Amino acid sequence: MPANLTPEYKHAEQAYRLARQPREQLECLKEMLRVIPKHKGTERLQADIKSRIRELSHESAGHGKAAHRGPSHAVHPEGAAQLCLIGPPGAGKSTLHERLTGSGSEAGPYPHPTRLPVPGMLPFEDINFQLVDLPSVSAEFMQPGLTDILRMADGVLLVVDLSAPDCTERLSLILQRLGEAKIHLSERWPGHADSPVAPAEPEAADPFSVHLPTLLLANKTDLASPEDAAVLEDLLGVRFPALATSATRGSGLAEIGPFLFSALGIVRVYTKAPGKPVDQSRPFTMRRGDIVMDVAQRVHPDLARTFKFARIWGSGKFSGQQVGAGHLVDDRDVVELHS
Ligand SMILES: Nc1nc2c(ncn2[C@@H]2O[C@H](COP(=O)(O)OP(=O)(O)OP(=O)(O)O)[C@@H](O)[C@H]2O)c(=O)[nH]1
Ligand SMILES: [Mg+2]
Repeated sequence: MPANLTPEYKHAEQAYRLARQPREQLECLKEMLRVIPKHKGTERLQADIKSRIRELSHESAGHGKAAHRGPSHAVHPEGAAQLCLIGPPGAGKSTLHERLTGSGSEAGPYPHPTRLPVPGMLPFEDINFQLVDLPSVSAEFMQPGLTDILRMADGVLLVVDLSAPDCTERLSLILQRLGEAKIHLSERWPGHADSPVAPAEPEAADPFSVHLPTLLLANKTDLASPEDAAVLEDLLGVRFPALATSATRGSGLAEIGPFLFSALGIVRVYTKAPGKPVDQSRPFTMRRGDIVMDVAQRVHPDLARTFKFARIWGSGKFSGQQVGAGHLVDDRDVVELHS
């Protein structure tokens, strides 16, 4: 990463990192290219920016490379977070997806390779996580559009077939392939206190590399022994948080929702209008570290602009306590916004 980047460039890059929509990303990339200091030290970065601009312009125009690249990055995010299922062929991704979401994702007693991303919802208490079933990654092939989908995700469920003799090789191959596309599967989850969100790796400085919190699902434990999961991780040299599952028998599946809830640092906030009862039907799913102003922003940008104070039931010192915009929200808080 070139050292002498200007504050102006860094500002543009930060805007790109925060952009979620392809069109917005494209604007940010153009701005990055406009303001980047043009010298030898930034040539690689300039080339990366240009190629990302090319990819995104082709996709938004709906033609060229993207048209026959397979699925584009369009899996509309829903629910508290979007998690992608990836793994080698036949590991059990679709069977898991079907069991967890009732999606009807192509799964059956015979191998039935998934070709297109399939979204589905995993319910947990009064919220849902979106799980996206994806085509497999193998030595022979990885769908080019896959990385676009992963870039937009909040995390990954990495599914392996524990009973496959070559499961370690298959797994390290996937990590390598994704790494080439600057997608780094990470063992750090934002909600786990001992795992700092800001990655310490050098790639962190690269605006095109993403770090995705990853949960390893060591599947087909009915055919293997759960201890194989530990062996697997030792061989890999990576210590992802892991759960032993059997998609066909259903074991281990009930632990996935609770894991995601805590590992993503989800905080549910219920809102109420002044003088009205609490809306218990649908909480706003915030993240640990979010404040009252973030809630206002989520409810409506106008509300955030005209915000005066809030009353809070739950994490406040007493029920209905008046708090300011900077008050940290906690799980199950009830917030009444005044503007
Ligand atoms: N015994 C056993 N079989 C499983 C388990 N999970 C999946 N299978 C079987 O493994 C085969 C492949 O399962 P899929 O769910 O299609 O695997 P996939 O990862 O989606 O495969 P691709 O889409 O080709 O990548 C099917 O025959 C499933 O019935 C499991 O936990 N135990
Ligand atoms: Mg499948």
